[in-house]
Amino acid sequence: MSHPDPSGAPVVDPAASAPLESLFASMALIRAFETRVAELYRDGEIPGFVHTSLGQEAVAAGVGLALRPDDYLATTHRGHGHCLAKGVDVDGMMAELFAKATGLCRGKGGSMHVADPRLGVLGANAIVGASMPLAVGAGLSSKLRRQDRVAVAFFGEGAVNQGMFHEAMNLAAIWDAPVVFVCENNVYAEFTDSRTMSRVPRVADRAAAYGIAASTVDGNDVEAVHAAAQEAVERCRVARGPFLLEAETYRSHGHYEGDAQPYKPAEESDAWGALDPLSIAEGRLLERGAGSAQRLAAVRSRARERVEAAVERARAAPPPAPEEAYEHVFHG
Ligand SMILES: Cc1ncc(C[n+]2csc(CCOP(=O)(O)OP(=O)(O)O)c2C)c(N)n1
Ligand SMILES: [Mg+2]
Repeated sequence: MSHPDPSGAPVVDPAASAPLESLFASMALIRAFETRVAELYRDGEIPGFVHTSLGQEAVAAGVGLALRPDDYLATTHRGHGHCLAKGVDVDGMMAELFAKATGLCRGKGGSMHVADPRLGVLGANAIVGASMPLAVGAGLSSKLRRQDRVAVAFFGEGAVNQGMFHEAMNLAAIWDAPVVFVCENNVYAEFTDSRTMSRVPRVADRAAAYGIAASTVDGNDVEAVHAAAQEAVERCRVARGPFLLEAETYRSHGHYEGDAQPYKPAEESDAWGALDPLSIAEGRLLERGAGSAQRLAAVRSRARERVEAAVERARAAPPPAPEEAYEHVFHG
C-alpha cells in the first residue's frame, strides 16, 4: 500500500488563517494562567507537581486554533496551554489544579492528568512519549468510523528517542491515520541539553524514515505555527496521511516550578527572552495598525481577570468527598 501523499500540494488557502488578534488572545490567556499557577504553586496553594509552558505559548495557540472542537488532542506533563487553546473551561482547569471537586476530573487528575473528553482532550500524560500512541489510536478510530476528526499528539524533543515515537510514527504511516505529531523542541529534556542526545538535530528529519511528511517552524511565531498547523490538520482531514510538525521554541521557566535551572547559560536565556512570542505578536499587530498598545494591554489584563476569577472559584470550591475516592478512577 502506498502512502496517499507524503509531500503534496498545499491544501489550505492562506487567507483562511485565524486572525492574529485571536492567536494573541489565546496566548495571553495561557500566559496569565501559567504565571498565576507558578505563583500559587510557590505559595503552596496548588499541590503536586507543576510544569509550565511559559515562553512556548505560540505552539499551543497556533495549533489549538487550527483544530475543531471535536478533534482529538493528547498532551504531555506540560499541557496547560494545549488544553486552554483547545477551549477547555478555565474554571474547571484551575479547580483541577487545586484538586477541587469542581475540577475537570473532579480534582483527581491534577496538572499532569487533566482531561476533557467533551473537547477531545484525551489527557495530559506523565509518561514521556505516551501522547503519541494515544493519538494514533484516536486517529485510527476516526478513520474506521469514517469521521473526519483529526488527532494531535503534543510531545517534547526529549520523547523522540523513546520506542513509542518509532512505533506511533510507523503505525500512523501504514494506517494513514489522521494524526498530526507536534514536537515542541524547547532545547531541554529535564536538565539535559537535547542537542547532546542525538546525532540528528532536527526532529523533522526523522519523519522520512517512516514515509511521513514533515516541517520545522519557528515555534515563537504564532502565525507561522498556525499556518503550518492548519496545513497539517487539513491534510489529515482530507485523508492525505499523518504529518510531523516540529516547532522550535524555549521554555522560560524551569523543567518544573522550583527548578533553579543551573544548566541554562544566561546568554541563551537572554537571547530567547528577546524572542518572546507575545511580544512578537504585539509588535506585529502594532506595525499593521491592527491594535493600539492600550487595546493589547487590555487583552492581557482581561486574561488576568479571567484567571483571577477562576482562582477565586477554585479556592471556594470543596475538595472531592472521601466517599467518592473510588469513583471515576480505575482500581483493582
Ligand atoms: C517514560 C518516561 N521516562 C522518563 C520520564 C521522566 N521525565 C519527565 S519529563 C522528562 C523530559 C521530557 O523532555 P521533553 O520531552 O523534551 O519535554 P519538555 O519537558 O521539554 O516539555 C523526563 C525524562 C518520564 N516521565 N516518563
Ligand atoms: Mg524538551
